[in-house]
Amino acid sequence: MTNTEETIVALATPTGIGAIGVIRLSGPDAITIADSIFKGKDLTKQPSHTIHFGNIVDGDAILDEVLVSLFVTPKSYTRENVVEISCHGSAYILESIIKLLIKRGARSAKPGEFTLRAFMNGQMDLSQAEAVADLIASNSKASQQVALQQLRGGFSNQLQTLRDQLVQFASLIELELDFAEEDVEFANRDQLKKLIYEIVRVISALIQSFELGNAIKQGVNTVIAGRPNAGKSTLLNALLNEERAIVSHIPGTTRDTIEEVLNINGINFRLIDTAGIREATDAIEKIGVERTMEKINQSALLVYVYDAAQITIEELNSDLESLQRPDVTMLVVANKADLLTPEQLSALPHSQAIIISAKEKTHIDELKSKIYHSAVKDQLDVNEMLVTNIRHLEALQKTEEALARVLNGIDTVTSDFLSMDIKQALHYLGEITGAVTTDDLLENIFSKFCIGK
Ligand SMILES: Nc1nc2c(ncn2[C@@H]2O[C@H](COP(=O)(O)OP(=O)(O)OP(=O)(O)O)[C@@H](O)[C@H]2O)c(=O)[nH]1
Ligand SMILES: [Mg+2]
Repeated sequence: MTNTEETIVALATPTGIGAIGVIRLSGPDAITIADSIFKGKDLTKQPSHTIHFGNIVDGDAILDEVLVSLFVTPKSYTRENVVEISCHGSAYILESIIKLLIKRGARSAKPGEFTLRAFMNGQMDLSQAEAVADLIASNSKASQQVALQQLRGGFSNQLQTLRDQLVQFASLIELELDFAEEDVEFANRDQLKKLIYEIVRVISALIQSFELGNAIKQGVNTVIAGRPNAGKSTLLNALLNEERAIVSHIPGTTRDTIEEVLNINGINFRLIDTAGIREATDAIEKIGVERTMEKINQSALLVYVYDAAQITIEELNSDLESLQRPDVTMLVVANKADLLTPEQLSALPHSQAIIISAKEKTHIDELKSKIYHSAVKDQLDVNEMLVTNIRHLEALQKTEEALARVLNGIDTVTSDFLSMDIKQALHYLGEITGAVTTDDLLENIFSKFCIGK
């Protein structure tokens, strides 16, 4: 995956013009290679965690005035020798310096290779390495906090401790296999059960947390749908507080879907305004309505809007029935409350409906709060461990299944079968923390990183 004999180099800051750009080197020769193009102090003789001013030179020609930061193994991000060269942020200068470093023996880093080395050298476990990518990609307060939590050790610490205890039991049971004739029991079955119940408790909580974790990381797809002219686009605009979508009294105004992100209390909701649902009057509208149905099927939350001044009970009931999806939470919104008398309002057919006026912007905050709480069922506590990664979720589910088999057989099956099921559970637990890895798995994870990280 990565040959740690080699010294790698990459731009650590984004490409393009910036005030400064940072080039990062890591590997056994990082300091000598940097020193070979640096005019200033002898970098090979400087202590770790020091910064040095000087020139980058190509023969006699000066390329740039720079600051060089030194991190001597093992006190660095990768635990290898690391050099960071802060130069002026010209694309030309950065590229020339990288080329020069490659000429002197460094090699271009692959995506995520610095973090891969940090993982291989024991600086962090796999879920922490993944958190680095999440942190870089985080685009809201909540997603940043969850990624940071995971980076600091997060739930993998907790799982590691439990896994270590399970390893103990696995080895005791292995021992029983060696003494099969004597019919001895080294591993106390009651203690084993207790441990497994504890692991299952932790794991199920983590599995449960995925729905929220995923919402925080990916955002929540939220479709606004309903009949033409119900006021969907007006509602989108009211939620965004911006005239984003065209509004008109003509039914069928919105033909394509319109997507815009709304952040509520740190969570991103991807609001999708859609074409009103009805028997289409032309080919384009037909496509629009099909697209609406598609979006509803892909969403986590459906905000169903109806015109409270117009709709009949029969129409409302038929809409509610036909739009219901097992995996989609539905919020029912009665719009155009401003057109109704108080008597009409209190006689609205759907008792759970949130009554608003999109046009007058009344009760929009109440709706926002309902939207938020449909994703965050209980109070969001960022100190709670959240699973945000589908790979972790799958490994947790498989661990849970393997542990269920252990519990099933604990009093009945022979040690060899028990040992097999425990090993399976250990395997999947290890996949999360990186105690068990394959090249494919690592390739898959790190290839999604950006170069230079
Ligand atoms: N009185 C009143 N009129 C509203 C309200 N919300 C929307 N309208 C009006 O209803 C009409 C339709 O509004 P839109 O937001 O375009 O409705 P839509 O559901 O997006 O319609 P399509 O895109 O055609 O499916 C416009 O004339 C709006 O001004 C409201 O709360 N009160
Ligand atoms: Mg519209």
